[in-house]
Amino acid sequence: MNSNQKASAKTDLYEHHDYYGIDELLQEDHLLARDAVRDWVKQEVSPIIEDYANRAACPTHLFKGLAEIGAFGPSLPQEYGGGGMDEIAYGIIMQELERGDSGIRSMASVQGSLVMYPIYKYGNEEQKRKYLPKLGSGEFIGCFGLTEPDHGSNPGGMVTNIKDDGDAYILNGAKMWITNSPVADIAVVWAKDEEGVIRGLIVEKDMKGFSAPEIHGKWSLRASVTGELVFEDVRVPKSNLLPNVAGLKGPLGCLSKARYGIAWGAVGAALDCYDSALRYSKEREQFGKKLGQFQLTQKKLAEMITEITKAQLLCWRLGTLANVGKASPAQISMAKRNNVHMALEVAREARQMHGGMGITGEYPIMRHMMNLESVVTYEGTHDIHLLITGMDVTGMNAFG
Ligand code: TGC
Ligand code: FAD
Repeated sequence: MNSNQKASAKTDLYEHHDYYGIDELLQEDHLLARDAVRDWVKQEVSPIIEDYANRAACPTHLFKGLAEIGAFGPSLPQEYGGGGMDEIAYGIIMQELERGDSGIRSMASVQGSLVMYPIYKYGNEEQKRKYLPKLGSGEFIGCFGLTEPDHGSNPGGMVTNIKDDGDAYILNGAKMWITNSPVADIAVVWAKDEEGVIRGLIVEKDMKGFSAPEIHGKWSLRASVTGELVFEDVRVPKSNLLPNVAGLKGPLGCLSKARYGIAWGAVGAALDCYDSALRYSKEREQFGKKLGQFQLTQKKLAEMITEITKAQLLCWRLGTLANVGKASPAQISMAKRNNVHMALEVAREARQMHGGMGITGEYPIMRHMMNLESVVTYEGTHDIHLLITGMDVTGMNAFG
């Protein structure tokens, strides 16, 4: 820790909140994973995160620590660099990371669900052996390139393309808003082949014609690094094509995995905001009373814990469905949309409850609130997830 960080380092006072006894629905290994990640966040993330967010710098040194606590692909098999745990353990780990900061959860989501998962699910044995252990140990950092400057909510319209050239493909195009791209060793990139079919490729950072410039000026996810991916006649060996998937269902399958983790993660951000607001309400006095003695404050706190509890139950049930392979993409959309919106509302209320102090880095609220403005947009916007639910219940597509 440098002297700036030491000056701004704060003790993380977070306490456990489990209003409906959901812990009783969890297994011993879930609780152990949760407590281990919570301890790690308190020690490694909370003391430095405000400083990194202030400087819009990514704490890349945490990649190794994230690997050590098993945050990369917790539910992927251990022989391929994952944690060998179930989907609830994966979710609860994301919850604890995002309790610290959405950007830290993003680091883990992208590495585990958007880079390791497609290689595991769609790659051949050679690709799995080559990349997964290094990604699982944090030796390699990965990123996921789906969104383009002109194709965000509609990734099927992408123009990034590959052309056959003997033992390689020639890749051209550009991707936008890519988490971790400037620091990544490899990128899982989605591009159309000459028949217009979407394929996945593993692009390595040193390939000629490939660059990943950083996007500056974000007011959200400031401790997470975001960039572009630019491909100018990049020669990608055919052995880097993910052979076992074709079509938009390839990237969308990865998104289901990551959106599931975000549904849990958002609960973590909400819990941190609630925790801070509750503590502040018990300490701060106005008009000769603790803020918590005012009915309006109690209404806010009661509504927060009600919505958090509903979101926790949604996650738990989704986790039990995911464990038996029955969580549908539409059910995952519902949980992602509901829980991120809930967290954003909790963060906004908590911000007000801290008065002027709520806009400072003295408390985590404003950072969570600003982060959540990205979380509500990436991995499918709030409205796109609503349309997914709408399509699921009516059978009618209102996208196009
Ligand atoms: P549509 O015709 O509905 O579907 C095409 C094929 O995909 C299948 N499918 C899915 N499969 C698995 N999981 C899902 N969630 C799936 N959703 C659809 C579908 O069954 C179909 O299969 P097949 O066999 O018939 O071909 O596709 P569409 O073009 O109409 O688009 C549907 C829409 C709008 C819902 C979809 O494109 C969408 O979800 N748009 C939002 C885009 C998005 O979420 N982008 C995220 C980019 S990555 C990111 O933000 C990372 S942030 C990471 C971080 O920092 O944490
Ligand atoms: P648009 O699609 O242009 O949407 C703009 C608005 O129009 C939204 O409100 C949307 O809901 C609405 N809209 C669009 N279509 C419809 C419709 N049919 N009906 C009604 N309303 C509609 N992408 C990656 O591939 N990899 C990453 O790692 C990644 N990381 C990201 C990190 C950050 C910090 C951010 C902000 C984004 C990231 N993204 C990433 C991109 C993200 O997934 C997209 O921003 C998101 O999918 C929305 O696309 P867009 O920004 O182009 O918005």
